[in-house]
Amino acid sequence: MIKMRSGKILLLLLCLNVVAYGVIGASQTCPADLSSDCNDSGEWEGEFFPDIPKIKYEGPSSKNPLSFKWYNAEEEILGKKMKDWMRFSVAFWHTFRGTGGDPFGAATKFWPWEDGTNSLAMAKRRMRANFEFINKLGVDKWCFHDRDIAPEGNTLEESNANLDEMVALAKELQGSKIHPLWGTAQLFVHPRFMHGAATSPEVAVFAYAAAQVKKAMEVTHYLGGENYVFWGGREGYQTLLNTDMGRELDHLARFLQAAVAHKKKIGFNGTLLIEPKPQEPTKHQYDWDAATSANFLRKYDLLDEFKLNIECNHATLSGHSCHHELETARINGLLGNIDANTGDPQIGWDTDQFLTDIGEATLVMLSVIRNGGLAPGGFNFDAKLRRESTDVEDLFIAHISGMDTLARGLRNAAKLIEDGSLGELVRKRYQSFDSEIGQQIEAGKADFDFLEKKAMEWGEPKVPSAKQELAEMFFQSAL
Ligand SMILES: [Mn+2]
Repeated sequence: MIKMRSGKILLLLLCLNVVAYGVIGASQTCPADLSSDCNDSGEWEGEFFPDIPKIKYEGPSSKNPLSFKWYNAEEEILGKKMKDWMRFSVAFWHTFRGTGGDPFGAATKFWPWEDGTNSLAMAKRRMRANFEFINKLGVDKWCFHDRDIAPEGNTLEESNANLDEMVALAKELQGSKIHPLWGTAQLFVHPRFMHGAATSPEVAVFAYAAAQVKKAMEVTHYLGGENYVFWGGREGYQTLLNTDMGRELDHLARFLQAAVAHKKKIGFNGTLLIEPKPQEPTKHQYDWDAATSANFLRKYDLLDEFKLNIECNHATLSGHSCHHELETARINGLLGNIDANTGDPQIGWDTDQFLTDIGEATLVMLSVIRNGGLAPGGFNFDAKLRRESTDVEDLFIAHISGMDTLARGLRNAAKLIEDGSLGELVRKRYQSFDSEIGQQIEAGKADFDFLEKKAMEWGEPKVPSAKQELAEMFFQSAL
Protein backbone atom coordinates (compact mmCIF):
# COMPACT_ATOMS: atom_id res chain seq x y z
CA MET A 1 0.00 0.00 0.00
CA ILE A 2 3.02 2.33 0.21
CA LYS A 3 3.31 2.88 -3.54
CA MET A 4 -0.11 4.23 -4.34
CA ARG A 5 -1.10 4.60 -7.94
CA SER A 6 -2.28 8.03 -9.02
CA GLY A 7 -5.72 6.58 -9.84
CA LYS A 8 -6.03 5.35 -6.30
CA ILE A 9 -5.06 8.76 -4.90
CA LEU A 10 -7.65 10.42 -7.15
CA LEU A 11 -10.31 8.02 -5.92
CA LEU A 12 -9.42 8.81 -2.33
CA LEU A 13 -9.58 12.54 -3.02
CA LEU A 14 -13.04 12.15 -4.55
CA CYS A 15 -14.17 10.49 -1.39
CA LEU A 16 -12.79 13.04 1.04
CA ASN A 17 -16.08 14.80 1.68
CA VAL A 18 -17.32 11.51 3.02
CA VAL A 19 -14.20 10.74 5.02
CA ALA A 20 -14.67 13.96 6.97
CA TYR A 21 -17.55 12.58 8.96
CA GLY A 22 -15.54 9.78 10.40
CA VAL A 23 -17.77 6.99 9.24
CA ILE A 24 -16.43 5.05 6.37
CA GLY A 25 -18.72 3.88 3.64
CA ALA A 26 -18.44 1.44 0.82
CA SER A 27 -17.03 3.98 -1.62
CA GLN A 28 -13.93 4.79 0.39
CA THR A 29 -11.87 1.68 0.08
CA CYS A 30 -10.64 0.94 -3.40
CA PRO A 31 -12.84 -1.38 -5.46
CA ALA A 32 -11.60 -4.89 -6.06
CA ASP A 33 -10.88 -4.27 -9.75
CA LEU A 34 -8.85 -1.05 -9.40
CA SER A 35 -5.49 -2.74 -9.57
CA SER A 36 -3.81 -6.04 -8.91
CA ASP A 37 -3.02 -4.82 -5.40
CA CYS A 38 -6.73 -4.77 -4.73
CA ASN A 39 -7.96 -8.32 -4.73
CA ASP A 40 -9.71 -10.69 -2.42
CA SER A 41 -7.20 -12.43 -0.27
CA GLY A 42 -9.31 -14.99 1.52
CA GLU A 43 -9.39 -15.76 5.18
CA TRP A 44 -6.76 -14.33 7.48
CA GLU A 45 -4.51 -16.82 9.18
CA GLY A 46 -3.08 -16.18 12.62
CA GLU A 47 -3.29 -13.22 14.98
CA PHE A 48 -3.98 -9.63 13.94
CA PHE A 49 -2.23 -8.18 16.98
CA PRO A 50 0.61 -10.63 17.69
CA ASP A 51 2.62 -8.06 19.68
CA ILE A 52 -0.26 -7.05 21.95
CA PRO A 53 -0.92 -9.08 25.12
CA LYS A 54 -4.25 -9.27 26.92
CA ILE A 55 -4.52 -5.85 28.65
CA LYS A 56 -4.45 -6.10 32.45
CA TYR A 57 -4.85 -3.76 35.39
CA GLU A 58 -1.43 -2.89 36.83
CA GLY A 59 -2.30 0.14 38.99
CA PRO A 60 -1.38 3.85 38.87
CA SER A 61 2.37 3.29 39.32
CA SER A 62 2.70 1.13 36.18
CA LYS A 63 4.69 2.61 33.30
CA ASN A 64 3.44 -0.01 30.86
CA PRO A 65 1.37 1.76 28.17
CA LEU A 66 -0.40 -1.54 27.42
CA SER A 67 -1.94 -1.79 30.88
CA PHE A 68 -4.76 -0.17 32.84
CA LYS A 69 -3.69 2.20 35.60
CA TRP A 70 -7.15 3.19 36.87
CA TYR A 71 -9.68 0.83 35.27
CA ASN A 72 -9.93 -2.28 37.42
CA ALA A 73 -12.97 -4.09 36.00
CA GLU A 74 -13.88 -6.17 39.06
CA GLU A 75 -13.21 -3.49 41.71
CA GLU A 76 -16.30 -2.14 43.44
CA ILE A 77 -16.98 1.60 43.56
CA LEU A 78 -20.11 2.80 45.40
CA GLY A 79 -21.39 -0.77 45.58
CA LYS A 80 -21.04 -1.61 41.90
CA LYS A 81 -18.20 -3.15 39.87
CA MET A 82 -16.32 -0.71 37.67
CA LYS A 83 -17.18 -2.75 34.58
CA ASP A 84 -20.89 -2.43 35.44
CA TRP A 85 -20.64 1.35 35.83
CA MET A 86 -18.74 1.72 32.58
CA ARG A 87 -20.12 -0.92 30.17
CA PHE A 88 -17.43 -0.01 27.62
CA SER A 89 -17.96 -0.63 23.95
CA VAL A 90 -15.67 -0.50 20.89
CA ALA A 91 -17.03 1.42 17.88
CA PHE A 92 -16.42 -0.68 14.78
CA TRP A 93 -16.66 2.25 12.35
CA HIS A 94 -13.89 4.32 13.91
CA THR A 95 -11.58 1.55 15.03
CA PHE A 96 -11.86 -0.67 11.97
CA ARG A 97 -13.10 1.61 9.16
CA GLY A 98 -11.33 4.83 10.10
CA THR A 99 -8.70 5.59 7.46
CA GLY A 100 -7.26 8.84 8.79
CA GLY A 101 -8.61 10.70 5.76
CA ASP A 102 -9.80 14.25 6.36
CA PRO A 103 -11.30 16.98 4.11
CA PHE A 104 -7.79 17.94 2.98
CA GLY A 105 -5.89 14.68 2.86
CA ALA A 106 -5.97 11.03 1.90
CA ALA A 107 -5.96 7.98 4.13
CA THR A 108 -2.96 7.58 6.43
CA LYS A 109 -3.73 4.25 8.09
CA PHE A 110 -2.92 1.02 6.32
CA TRP A 111 -3.51 -1.73 8.84
CA PRO A 112 -1.66 -4.93 7.94
CA TRP A 113 -4.88 -6.92 7.54
CA GLU A 114 -6.43 -4.45 5.05
CA ASP A 115 -6.03 -5.32 1.35
CA GLY A 116 -7.62 -2.12 0.04
CA THR A 117 -10.80 -3.83 -1.16
CA ASN A 118 -14.38 -3.60 -0.03
CA SER A 119 -14.97 -7.29 -0.57
CA LEU A 120 -16.85 -9.68 1.70
CA ALA A 121 -13.59 -11.55 2.31
CA MET A 122 -12.03 -8.30 3.53
CA ALA A 123 -15.08 -7.54 5.68
CA LYS A 124 -14.75 -10.96 7.30
CA ARG A 125 -11.07 -10.54 8.00
CA ARG A 126 -11.79 -7.11 9.54
CA MET A 127 -14.53 -8.63 11.69
CA ARG A 128 -12.06 -11.22 13.02
CA ALA A 129 -9.65 -8.38 13.84
CA ASN A 130 -12.48 -6.58 15.68
CA PHE A 131 -13.13 -9.52 17.99
CA GLU A 132 -9.45 -10.18 18.68
CA PHE A 133 -9.18 -6.48 19.59
CA ILE A 134 -12.21 -6.62 21.89
CA ASN A 135 -10.98 -9.76 23.61
CA LYS A 136 -7.47 -8.39 24.16
CA LEU A 137 -8.84 -5.08 25.47
CA GLY A 138 -11.03 -7.02 27.88
CA VAL A 139 -14.39 -5.45 27.05
CA ASP A 140 -17.53 -7.32 26.05
CA LYS A 141 -19.46 -4.87 23.90
CA TRP A 142 -19.23 -3.38 20.43
CA CYS A 143 -21.26 -1.00 18.29
CA PHE A 144 -21.74 -1.15 14.54
CA HIS A 145 -23.28 0.52 11.52
CA ASP A 146 -24.79 -1.90 8.99
CA ARG A 147 -22.87 -0.64 5.95
CA ASP A 148 -19.56 -0.50 7.79
CA ILE A 149 -19.53 -4.17 8.72
CA ALA A 150 -20.82 -5.38 5.33
CA PRO A 151 -20.28 -4.03 1.81
CA GLU A 152 -23.25 -2.37 0.15
CA GLY A 153 -24.52 -4.42 -2.81
CA ASN A 154 -26.06 -3.29 -6.10
CA THR A 155 -29.56 -3.79 -4.70
CA LEU A 156 -31.12 -3.70 -1.26
CA GLU A 157 -31.53 -7.49 -1.46
CA GLU A 158 -27.82 -7.91 -2.20
CA SER A 159 -26.88 -5.53 0.65
CA ASN A 160 -29.11 -7.50 3.03
CA ALA A 161 -27.52 -10.78 1.91
CA ASN A 162 -24.03 -9.34 2.52
CA LEU A 163 -25.13 -8.12 5.94
CA ASP A 164 -26.58 -11.54 6.79
CA GLU A 165 -23.27 -13.19 5.92
CA MET A 166 -21.34 -10.77 8.13
CA VAL A 167 -23.82 -11.02 10.99
CA ALA A 168 -23.55 -14.82 10.93
CA LEU A 169 -19.78 -14.52 11.34
CA ALA A 170 -20.13 -11.87 14.07
CA LYS A 171 -22.54 -14.12 15.95
CA GLU A 172 -20.01 -16.95 15.82
CA LEU A 173 -17.10 -14.73 16.89
CA GLN A 174 -19.07 -13.05 19.69
CA GLY A 175 -19.29 -16.32 21.61
CA SER A 176 -21.50 -16.24 24.67
CA LYS A 177 -19.99 -13.21 26.45
CA ILE A 178 -19.80 -10.46 23.82
CA HIS A 179 -22.74 -8.66 22.25
CA PRO A 180 -23.53 -5.28 20.70
CA LEU A 181 -24.14 -2.37 23.04
CA TRP A 182 -26.07 -1.07 20.04
CA GLY A 183 -26.47 -1.25 16.32
CA THR A 184 -27.56 1.38 13.84
CA ALA A 185 -28.22 1.96 10.15
CA GLN A 186 -25.83 4.18 8.24
CA LEU A 187 -28.17 6.55 6.40
CA PHE A 188 -25.81 9.31 5.38
CA VAL A 189 -22.90 8.17 3.18
CA HIS A 190 -24.72 7.04 0.03
CA PRO A 191 -25.79 9.84 -2.37
CA ARG A 192 -29.42 8.63 -2.16
CA PHE A 193 -29.46 10.18 1.32
CA MET A 194 -28.12 13.58 0.26
CA HIS A 195 -31.42 15.32 1.18
CA GLY A 196 -31.90 13.23 4.29
CA ALA A 197 -33.32 9.77 5.00
CA ALA A 198 -36.53 9.98 7.06
CA THR A 199 -36.68 13.71 6.21
CA SER A 200 -35.90 13.39 2.51
CA PRO A 201 -38.53 15.05 0.28
CA GLU A 202 -38.36 11.88 -1.87
CA VAL A 203 -40.83 9.25 -0.70
CA ALA A 204 -38.74 6.42 -2.21
CA VAL A 205 -35.79 7.46 -0.04
CA PHE A 206 -38.04 7.42 3.05
CA ALA A 207 -39.06 3.85 2.16
CA TYR A 208 -35.46 2.80 1.47
CA ALA A 209 -34.33 4.19 4.83
CA ALA A 210 -37.19 2.38 6.58
CA ALA A 211 -36.17 -0.89 4.93
CA GLN A 212 -32.58 -0.36 6.04
CA VAL A 213 -33.54 0.43 9.65
CA LYS A 214 -35.88 -2.58 9.70
CA LYS A 215 -33.01 -4.86 8.70
CA ALA A 216 -30.45 -3.19 10.99
CA MET A 217 -32.84 -3.49 13.94
CA GLU A 218 -33.47 -7.16 13.17
CA VAL A 219 -29.77 -8.02 13.02
CA THR A 220 -29.06 -6.00 16.18
CA HIS A 221 -31.77 -8.06 17.90
CA TYR A 222 -30.35 -11.30 16.47
CA LEU A 223 -26.87 -10.46 17.81
CA GLY A 224 -28.24 -9.78 21.29
CA GLY A 225 -27.88 -6.00 21.04
CA GLU A 226 -29.14 -4.05 24.03
CA ASN A 227 -30.01 -0.77 22.29
CA TYR A 228 -30.61 0.68 18.85
CA VAL A 229 -29.42 4.19 17.91
CA PHE A 230 -30.76 6.77 15.49
CA TRP A 231 -28.22 9.36 14.48
CA GLY A 232 -29.82 11.56 11.84
CA GLY A 233 -26.65 12.36 9.94
CA ARG A 234 -28.54 14.17 7.20
CA GLU A 235 -31.85 14.77 8.94
CA GLY A 236 -31.77 18.54 8.76
CA TYR A 237 -31.52 21.30 6.18
CA GLN A 238 -29.01 23.43 4.32
CA THR A 239 -31.46 26.32 3.77
CA LEU A 240 -35.03 26.95 4.94
CA LEU A 241 -35.80 28.56 1.55
CA ASN A 242 -36.31 25.13 -0.04
CA THR A 243 -37.38 23.26 3.10
CA ASP A 244 -40.78 22.51 4.64
CA MET A 245 -39.45 22.03 8.16
CA GLY A 246 -42.83 21.19 9.70
CA ARG A 247 -43.50 18.48 7.15
CA GLU A 248 -39.99 17.03 7.49
CA LEU A 249 -40.33 16.80 11.29
CA ASP A 250 -43.74 15.13 10.89
CA HIS A 251 -42.12 12.60 8.56
CA LEU A 252 -39.28 11.95 11.03
CA ALA A 253 -41.86 11.29 13.75
CA ARG A 254 -43.78 8.87 11.49
CA PHE A 255 -40.51 7.09 10.75
CA LEU A 256 -39.69 6.71 14.45
CA GLN A 257 -43.25 5.61 15.28
CA ALA A 258 -42.92 2.89 12.63
CA ALA A 259 -39.57 1.88 14.16
CA VAL A 260 -41.23 1.53 17.58
CA ALA A 261 -43.98 -0.62 16.04
CA HIS A 262 -41.42 -2.85 14.31
CA LYS A 263 -39.39 -3.22 17.48
CA LYS A 264 -42.48 -4.53 19.25
CA LYS A 265 -43.42 -6.73 16.32
CA ILE A 266 -40.10 -8.59 16.35
CA GLY A 267 -39.88 -8.78 20.15
CA PHE A 268 -36.79 -6.59 20.43
CA ASN A 269 -36.63 -5.26 23.99
CA GLY A 270 -33.65 -2.96 23.48
CA THR A 271 -33.84 0.76 24.16
CA LEU A 272 -34.24 3.07 21.17
CA LEU A 273 -31.92 6.06 21.39
CA ILE A 274 -31.71 9.38 19.58
CA GLU A 275 -28.25 10.91 19.31
CA PRO A 276 -28.41 14.71 19.30
CA LYS A 277 -26.03 16.73 17.13
CA PRO A 278 -26.55 20.37 16.13
CA GLN A 279 -24.93 20.57 12.70
CA GLU A 280 -22.30 18.94 10.47
CA PRO A 281 -22.83 17.65 7.84
CA THR A 282 -26.00 19.74 7.46
CA LYS A 283 -26.24 23.41 8.45
CA HIS A 284 -28.94 22.52 10.97
CA GLN A 285 -29.80 19.07 12.26
CA TYR A 286 -33.22 18.49 13.78
CA ASP A 287 -31.84 16.58 16.80
CA TRP A 288 -29.92 19.76 17.78
CA ASP A 289 -29.31 19.00 21.46
CA ALA A 290 -30.86 17.11 24.37
CA ALA A 291 -33.53 19.76 25.06
CA THR A 292 -34.54 20.01 21.40
CA SER A 293 -34.71 16.22 21.07
CA ALA A 294 -36.74 15.94 24.29
CA ASN A 295 -39.23 18.49 22.95
CA PHE A 296 -39.51 16.61 19.65
CA LEU A 297 -40.19 13.35 21.51
CA ARG A 298 -42.76 15.12 23.71
CA LYS A 299 -44.58 16.70 20.75
CA TYR A 300 -44.93 13.38 18.93
CA ASP A 301 -45.77 11.32 22.04
CA LEU A 302 -42.54 9.30 21.84
CA LEU A 303 -41.12 10.13 25.28
CA ASP A 304 -41.81 6.67 26.66
CA GLU A 305 -40.24 4.92 23.68
CA PHE A 306 -36.89 6.69 23.37
CA LYS A 307 -33.90 7.77 25.38
CA LEU A 308 -30.92 9.87 24.34
CA ASN A 309 -27.39 8.90 23.40
CA ILE A 310 -25.34 11.91 24.48
CA GLU A 311 -22.06 12.44 22.62
CA CYS A 312 -19.68 14.82 24.35
CA ASN A 313 -18.27 16.29 21.13
CA HIS A 314 -21.80 16.91 19.85
CA ALA A 315 -22.57 18.66 23.15
CA THR A 316 -19.74 21.13 22.64
CA LEU A 317 -20.76 21.69 18.99
CA SER A 318 -24.19 22.77 20.25
CA GLY A 319 -22.59 25.32 22.57
CA HIS A 320 -23.09 23.27 25.73
CA SER A 321 -20.77 21.28 27.95
CA CYS A 322 -21.05 17.51 27.96
CA HIS A 323 -22.10 17.79 31.61
CA HIS A 324 -24.98 20.11 30.64
CA GLU A 325 -26.26 17.68 28.01
CA LEU A 326 -25.98 14.72 30.39
CA GLU A 327 -27.84 16.60 33.12
CA THR A 328 -30.51 17.80 30.68
CA ALA A 329 -31.06 14.21 29.55
CA ARG A 330 -30.96 12.89 33.13
CA ILE A 331 -33.48 15.30 34.65
CA ASN A 332 -35.87 14.44 31.82
CA GLY A 333 -35.43 10.71 32.45
CA LEU A 334 -33.77 10.35 29.07
CA LEU A 335 -30.11 9.55 29.76
CA GLY A 336 -29.61 6.21 28.00
CA ASN A 337 -26.08 6.01 26.62
CA ILE A 338 -22.91 8.06 26.23
CA ASP A 339 -20.75 8.32 23.15
CA ALA A 340 -17.48 8.81 24.98
CA ASN A 341 -15.32 11.29 23.16
CA THR A 342 -14.30 14.92 23.23
CA GLY A 343 -13.71 17.74 20.80
CA ASP A 344 -10.91 20.24 20.45
CA PRO A 345 -11.53 23.70 21.92
CA GLN A 346 -9.78 25.39 19.00
CA ILE A 347 -10.60 23.28 15.94
CA GLY A 348 -14.36 23.60 16.51
CA TRP A 349 -15.62 20.66 14.44
CA ASP A 350 -16.47 17.09 15.35
CA THR A 351 -12.98 15.73 15.94
CA ASP A 352 -14.14 12.62 17.86
CA GLN A 353 -11.07 12.42 20.09
CA PHE A 354 -10.64 10.03 22.97
CA LEU A 355 -11.54 11.80 26.22
CA THR A 356 -8.43 12.36 28.35
CA ASP A 357 -9.48 15.34 30.47
CA ILE A 358 -9.84 14.06 34.05
CA GLY A 359 -11.93 17.03 35.18
CA GLU A 360 -14.43 16.51 32.36
CA ALA A 361 -14.50 12.75 33.01
CA THR A 362 -15.30 13.45 36.67
CA LEU A 363 -18.25 15.68 35.69
CA VAL A 364 -19.46 13.00 33.27
CA MET A 365 -19.29 10.34 35.97
CA LEU A 366 -21.14 12.55 38.47
CA SER A 367 -24.09 12.52 36.05
CA VAL A 368 -23.76 8.77 35.47
CA ILE A 369 -23.75 8.05 39.22
CA ARG A 370 -26.75 10.35 39.79
CA ASN A 371 -28.47 8.45 36.98
CA GLY A 372 -27.84 5.17 38.81
CA GLY A 373 -25.62 4.00 35.94
CA LEU A 374 -26.37 3.74 32.24
CA ALA A 375 -27.55 0.15 31.80
CA PRO A 376 -28.79 -1.09 29.40
CA GLY A 377 -26.71 1.68 27.84
CA GLY A 378 -23.01 2.20 28.36
CA PHE A 379 -19.96 4.09 27.14
CA ASN A 380 -19.34 3.67 23.44
CA PHE A 381 -15.93 4.88 22.26
CA ASP A 382 -17.17 6.95 19.35
CA ALA A 383 -13.60 8.16 19.04
CA LYS A 384 -10.82 7.79 16.55
CA LEU A 385 -7.07 8.02 16.43
CA ARG A 386 -5.60 11.25 15.21
CA ARG A 387 -4.73 11.17 11.52
CA GLU A 388 -1.05 11.14 12.40
CA SER A 389 -1.27 8.12 14.74
CA THR A 390 -0.57 5.22 12.46
CA ASP A 391 0.74 2.29 14.52
CA VAL A 392 -1.51 -0.68 15.24
CA GLU A 393 -0.67 -0.39 18.95
CA ASP A 394 -2.09 3.17 18.90
CA LEU A 395 -5.57 1.60 18.63
CA PHE A 396 -5.00 -0.11 21.96
CA ILE A 397 -3.28 2.83 23.64
CA ALA A 398 -6.15 5.16 22.69
CA HIS A 399 -8.80 2.86 24.16
CA ILE A 400 -6.77 2.14 27.31
CA SER A 401 -6.26 5.86 27.85
CA GLY A 402 -9.97 6.58 27.28
CA MET A 403 -11.01 3.80 29.67
CA ASP A 404 -8.52 4.89 32.33
CA THR A 405 -9.67 8.51 32.09
CA LEU A 406 -13.31 7.58 32.67
CA ALA A 407 -12.32 5.13 35.41
CA ARG A 408 -10.42 7.93 37.10
CA GLY A 409 -13.48 10.14 36.67
CA LEU A 410 -15.58 7.47 38.41
CA ARG A 411 -13.13 7.24 41.32
CA ASN A 412 -13.08 11.05 41.66
CA ALA A 413 -16.85 11.39 41.44
CA ALA A 414 -17.27 8.68 44.08
CA LYS A 415 -14.78 10.56 46.30
CA LEU A 416 -16.81 13.77 45.89
CA ILE A 417 -20.05 12.02 46.74
CA GLU A 418 -18.61 10.13 49.71
CA ASP A 419 -16.95 13.30 51.07
CA GLY A 420 -20.30 15.06 50.90
CA SER A 421 -19.01 18.66 51.08
CA LEU A 422 -20.19 19.58 47.59
CA GLY A 423 -23.57 17.92 48.13
CA GLU A 424 -23.95 19.80 51.40
CA LEU A 425 -23.10 23.10 49.71
CA VAL A 426 -25.84 22.52 47.14
CA ARG A 427 -28.32 21.36 49.81
CA LYS A 428 -27.71 24.52 51.83
CA ARG A 429 -28.24 26.73 48.78
CA TYR A 430 -31.82 25.53 48.45
CA GLN A 431 -32.66 24.96 52.12
CA SER A 432 -35.08 27.92 52.28
CA PHE A 433 -37.34 25.83 50.05
CA ASP A 434 -37.32 23.11 52.73
CA SER A 435 -39.40 25.49 54.89
CA GLU A 436 -43.17 25.11 55.15
CA ILE A 437 -43.80 27.85 52.60
CA GLY A 438 -41.07 26.53 50.28
CA GLN A 439 -42.77 23.15 50.37
CA GLN A 440 -46.13 24.76 49.60
CA ILE A 441 -44.57 26.43 46.53
CA GLU A 442 -42.99 23.17 45.34
CA ALA A 443 -46.30 21.39 45.77
CA GLY A 444 -47.98 24.01 43.57
CA LYS A 445 -50.10 25.32 46.45
CA ALA A 446 -48.95 28.95 46.57
CA ASP A 447 -50.78 31.45 44.41
CA PHE A 448 -49.65 35.00 43.61
CA ASP A 449 -51.95 36.59 46.22
CA PHE A 450 -50.41 34.44 48.95
CA LEU A 451 -46.86 35.10 47.69
CA GLU A 452 -47.49 38.86 47.54
CA LYS A 453 -48.62 38.76 51.15
CA LYS A 454 -45.45 36.87 52.19
CA ALA A 455 -43.22 39.25 50.20
CA MET A 456 -44.68 42.25 52.08
CA GLU A 457 -44.47 40.46 55.41
CA TRP A 458 -40.83 39.37 54.91
CA GLY A 459 -39.54 42.66 53.43
CA GLU A 460 -36.29 42.82 51.47
CA PRO A 461 -34.83 39.26 51.16
CA LYS A 462 -31.31 38.50 52.46
CA VAL A 463 -29.53 36.84 49.53
CA PRO A 464 -26.61 34.56 50.47
CA SER A 465 -23.38 33.87 48.56
CA ALA A 466 -23.38 31.21 45.83
CA LYS A 467 -19.98 29.93 47.07
CA GLN A 468 -18.87 29.08 43.53
CA GLU A 469 -15.16 29.20 44.37
CA LEU A 470 -15.72 26.92 47.35
CA ALA A 471 -17.62 24.50 45.10
CA GLU A 472 -14.70 24.62 42.65
CA MET A 473 -12.26 24.02 45.51
CA PHE A 474 -14.18 20.91 46.62
CA PHE A 475 -14.23 19.68 43.01
CA GLN A 476 -10.52 20.27 42.42
CA SER A 477 -9.59 18.52 45.65
CA ALA A 478 -11.14 15.29 44.34
CA LEU A 479 -9.10 15.23 41.11
MN1 LIG B 1 -18.79 12.93 16.75
